[in-house]
Amino acid sequence: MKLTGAEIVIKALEYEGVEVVFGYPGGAVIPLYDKLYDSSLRHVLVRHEQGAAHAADGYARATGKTGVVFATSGPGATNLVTGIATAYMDSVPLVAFTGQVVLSSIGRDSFQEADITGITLPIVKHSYLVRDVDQLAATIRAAFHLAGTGRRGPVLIDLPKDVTLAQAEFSYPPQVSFRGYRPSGDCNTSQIYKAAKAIGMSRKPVIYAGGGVVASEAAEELRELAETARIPVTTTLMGKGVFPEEHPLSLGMLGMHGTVYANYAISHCDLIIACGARFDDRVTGRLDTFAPQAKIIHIDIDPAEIGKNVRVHYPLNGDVKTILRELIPRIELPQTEEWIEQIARWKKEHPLSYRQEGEVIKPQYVIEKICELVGEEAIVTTEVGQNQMWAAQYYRVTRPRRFITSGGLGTMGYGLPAAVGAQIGCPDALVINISGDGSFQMNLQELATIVQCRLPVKIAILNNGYLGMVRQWQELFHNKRYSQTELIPVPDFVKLAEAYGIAGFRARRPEDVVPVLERGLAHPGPVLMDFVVDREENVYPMVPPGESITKMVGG
Ligand SMILES: Cc1ncc(C[n+]2csc(CCOP(=O)(O)OP(=O)(O)O)c2C)c(N)n1
Repeated sequence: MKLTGAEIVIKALEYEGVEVVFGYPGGAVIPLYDKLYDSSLRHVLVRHEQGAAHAADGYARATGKTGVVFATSGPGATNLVTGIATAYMDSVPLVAFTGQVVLSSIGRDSFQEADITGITLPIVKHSYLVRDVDQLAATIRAAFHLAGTGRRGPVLIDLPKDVTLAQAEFSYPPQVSFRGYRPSGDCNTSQIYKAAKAIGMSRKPVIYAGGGVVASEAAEELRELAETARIPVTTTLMGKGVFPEEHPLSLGMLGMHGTVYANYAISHCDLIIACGARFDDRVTGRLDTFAPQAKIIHIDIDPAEIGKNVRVHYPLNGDVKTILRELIPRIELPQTEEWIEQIARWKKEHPLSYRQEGEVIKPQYVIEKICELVGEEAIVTTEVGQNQMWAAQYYRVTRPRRFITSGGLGTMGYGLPAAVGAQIGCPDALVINISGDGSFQMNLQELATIVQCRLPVKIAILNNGYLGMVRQWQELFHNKRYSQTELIPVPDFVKLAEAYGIAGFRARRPEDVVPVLERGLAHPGPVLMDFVVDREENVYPMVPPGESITKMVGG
């Protein structure tokens, strides 16, 4: 039986096991939305396409499944761009379907035409413009395969309206393969032996774990490696949760706003075991002084990452979980007692610290209290800026997929829609968005989505009336010239929440923090909690830009 292109899309999504699509309709995708109407797929109607992309991304990060987005042509498609770039930078599996003008209108500057495959070229794993309905099912199959294997990432499928209306026989290919695409890597056993030997010989090893450990579901293996060989673990922002942050071997996050002891450890170690992490500049600081005595083992699914930023001595290209499973039984245990004692001294001398005193709420205090009150199963999403870094420092995560944040692109406005996606994917979890007042104002329209979908998302705004992180840089490096970073007036967020039908609470004094959190968390529906915090508090420690990571200020 022949199906229309739109029917093929829906059927293919069902074959892929997709349960939910995030999107926003428009002229070019009306045929698709018409077929959606009869399908069993759940559609989450956002209020801006950027919100759809971030929500699908949050869903993917929280569940490990591939997120799916629908948008119309032209402005609908271009509104997805920031969300697609965010997913690309953090290797999140996403398939985005965009409407396109009819085939005969392409290239004529037609109404709502945008060359979205061209526009997104550098920020997708792959993209397709489907010109022939006969190719559609196979294209979708390929798109899901690419998005969800190897180094995950977004794939875009641009659908001309007439292709969605045309008809074809439906057959869904059981398998796909691409020449030259080796998603599982090419690591061989002899490389693993060499790396295992290097671990055995080391005296000051550090495991440096990133988002790749989350993607490959390798947290258990990582823990086994750390515990059996007694090796301390530091994680990136994307790796938060892959190793329990309460664990005595945990060093917390490293890098620009990492802990002093993590930065000292990586700087003084003799071996780095990098697992699914990419030596980002926020981690390494000045490259020529990064980990000067260290040999580097780099386990990564993407061969292009190995040797990109630092010289790697033991390249292990492949899936982190598979490689760790082969590596662990082959290592001889290194002698790390002295090293661990040294690290314990650093931990004691340079703990993360702040002081809650006086009449003003310290933002770190709010995060610490959230962490105490919400429990291990909660999912935290963050915005970008100081709120994100304080959350990274003071909210301790014990499991993967419980801390969701835009690391690579650093997208303000990410956290609220990502919370929508996480809550849809994990309906029973407590989902809390930690936000700055600036970031919140970037996608606050998604409050309506929260209400429409009856999502019990909790929002905690650290309200400092500034674009805090930029203000901090202006304070420290530009002589307090606060150019365009004061966001006054800040709207009355409580009233704003109420205007959307959401409960709102405010805390102005330190003694209000816990009661507001308790009330907010106990409330069954969505809640916005506005914490009016110290306006000029800074995130410390901080590695000044372009400096070596041992040169932290305020640590
Ligand atoms: C879309 C976007 N625009 C600009 C920036 C640059 N930027 C980084 S942090 C920041 C300030 C964030 O302010 P706010 O959300 O109020 O959080 P705070 O730092 O005060 O916690 C800005 C403007 C960004 N990351 N993303």
